Amino acid sequence: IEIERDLKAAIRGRQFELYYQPLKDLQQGGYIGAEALIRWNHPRKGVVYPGSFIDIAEQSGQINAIGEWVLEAACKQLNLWQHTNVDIRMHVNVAARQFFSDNLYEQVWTLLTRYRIKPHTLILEITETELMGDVRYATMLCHQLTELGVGLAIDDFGTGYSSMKYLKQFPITKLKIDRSFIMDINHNYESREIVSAIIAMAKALNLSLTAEGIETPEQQQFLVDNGCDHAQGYLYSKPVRENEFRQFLSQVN
Ligand code: G
Ligand code: G
Ligand code: MN
Ligand code: NA
Repeated sequence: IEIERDLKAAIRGRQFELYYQPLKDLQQGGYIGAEALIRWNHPRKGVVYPGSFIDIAEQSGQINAIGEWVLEAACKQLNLWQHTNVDIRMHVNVAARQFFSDNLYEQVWTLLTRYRIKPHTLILEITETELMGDVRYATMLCHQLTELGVGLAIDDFGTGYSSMKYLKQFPITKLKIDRSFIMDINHNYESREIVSAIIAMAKALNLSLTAEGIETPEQQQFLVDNGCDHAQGYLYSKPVRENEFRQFLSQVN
C-alpha cells in the first residue's frame, strides 16, 4: 500500500530513470544493442530496483502508466542516439498487463512516428508466460507489431511454459536465454547441453539469440564456440546511466 501510494507520486513526479545494459555481438565483437532497465529514484529510499516494485505495479494496474513512460523514454533516447550516429538497437521489457492492454499497438505506432524511429531498432521483450496467457490475442498482436517492423524477443527463454508449436506460430525475431542456464555452463554438463540445444533450435528456426547473465570469459568462450549471436552480462557492463553507457560505447566500439 505504501509502495502503491509512492508509485502514484513517482509517476507524476518523474522519479523514474532508464539504465542501459549493452548487448555484445559475439561473432563480430562490437556492441549492437542496449536493454533499457527501469530504476526508481525514490525521494527517501534512493535508487529502487524493479524487482521490488514491478510486481506490485502489475497488480495495482500502475504498470500501464509506468510501461507507457518506459516506452516513450526509450524511444526518445533512441531518437537522440540515431541523431548522434550511435548505431544501437533498443530492447524494452513489456509486462503482461501492458502487453494485453488495449492500446499497446497504438502506443508503439505513435512513438515510432513521433520520434522517427527506424522500426527494426526497437525490440520488445516479452516472456513466454505472457504470450501463453492468451495465445490467440498474443498471436494477433505479435503479427500487428511485426507489421510495424519492430522486433519481438522472448525474454527469460527456457524458464516459462511454452511449446515448440507456439514458438513457430508467434512471429518472434529473437530469443534471450535465461541467465540461470548460463550461470553454470562451465561446471554443469546438463546446462551445456541445454544451451547448445537452444542455440541449435534458434538457428533452425532462424531466430537471433542472446545469452543473458555472462559473468566470466569462460562462459563467453563456450557461447562463441557454439555459435551464439549476442551476449549481455556483468562481464561487459552492468546496467548504467545513459552518459556512462555512451562513454562505454565510445571506448569499446
Ligand atoms: O534491472 P534489473 O536487473 O533489476 O531487472 C529486474 C527485473 O525487472 C527483470 O526481470 C526485468 O525484466 C524487469 N524490468 C526492468 N525494467 C523493466 C521495465 O521497464 N518494464 C518491465 N515490465 N520490467 C522491467
Ligand atoms: O528478466 P530480464 O532479463 O529483463 O532481467 C535483466 C536483469 O538481469 C536485470 O536485473 C539485470 O540487472 C540482471 N543482470 C544483467 N546481467 C547480469 C549478470 O551478468 N549477472 C546477474 N546476476 N544479473 C545480471
Ligand atoms: Mn529483459
Ligand atoms: Na531475461
